[in-house]
Amino acid sequence: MDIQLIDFQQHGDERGSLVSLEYEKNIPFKIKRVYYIFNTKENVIRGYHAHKDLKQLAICIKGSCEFLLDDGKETCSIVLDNPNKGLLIESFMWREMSSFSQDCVLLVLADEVYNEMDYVRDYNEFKKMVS
Ligand code: T46
Repeated sequence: MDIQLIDFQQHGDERGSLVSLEYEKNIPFKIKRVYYIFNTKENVIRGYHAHKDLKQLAICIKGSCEFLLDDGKETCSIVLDNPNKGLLIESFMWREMSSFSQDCVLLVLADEVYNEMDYVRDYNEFKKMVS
């Protein structure tokens, strides 16, 4: 499975660092929603779902966490630990997030507003939908 990582240019000087996220420059969709996950407890696993339409980009802007992606045929794990890299998550991709560091802040950009109807939360249903 191809993991789609986007590299962001870091603008740095003696004052610190800055990364800009901009539609069509380094974000391949119009951003309609932003959320962030933080204060995660040790050993929790989040996610356990896929989306029917939603496209997202996940950036670990502080600390680290692990993504398990599953397209129904293959699985792939990736550690996000760099604020200069974004993980593109297309629709019909099962995801589980784990190994959150205590300081982890996971920022997610989405191309749609929140819609519970877009979630596939049953793994067997997901497997049926992608086969
Ligand atoms: C995803 C992964 C990476 C909202 O009210 N609005 C929102 O925009 C979101 C994302 C969540 N919520 C509510 C729904 C739940 O009551 O926040 C609560 C926690 O959401 P959830 O259990 O879906 O969180 P995760 O970490 O399992 O999944 C989230 C996103 O929901 C999902 O789209 O791809 O992060």
